[in-house]
Amino acid sequence: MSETIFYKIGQGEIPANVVYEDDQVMAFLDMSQVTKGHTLLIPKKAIQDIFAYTDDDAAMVFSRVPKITRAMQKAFPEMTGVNLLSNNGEDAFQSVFHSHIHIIPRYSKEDDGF
Ligand code: DGP
Repeated sequence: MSETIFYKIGQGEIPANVVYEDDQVMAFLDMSQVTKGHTLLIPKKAIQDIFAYTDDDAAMVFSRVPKITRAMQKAFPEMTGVNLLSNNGEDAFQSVFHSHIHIIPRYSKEDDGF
């Protein structure tokens, strides 16, 4: 489990475009950008998915979301909305088995941000 690519990114063993980091979580750009700024937020410790979260894990990860979305709005003033999404389990289309939240900035309908 701890050998997943996201665990290694969180440990600094594999490079990523890091947009936020503290001692418990890291946020970095998704390599498949759905819109400009599409970010993944991960806990640094190995947690497979939401089913394995304790209440403290949930607080640790989700409490960082508002700060990160506000920073995105600063970086992309044309951003008008955001999708928060987490795939958990193979049948829910999780492809990397280290918990992550997709933070997907949205722009006006005429503009996908690119
Ligand atoms: P999910 O289907 O929710 O497990 O999405 C995994 C996402 O992770 C997908 O949008 C592509 C992205 N991804 C996979 N491998 C890497 C990687 O090595 N680096 C980065 N930055 N993103 C990755």
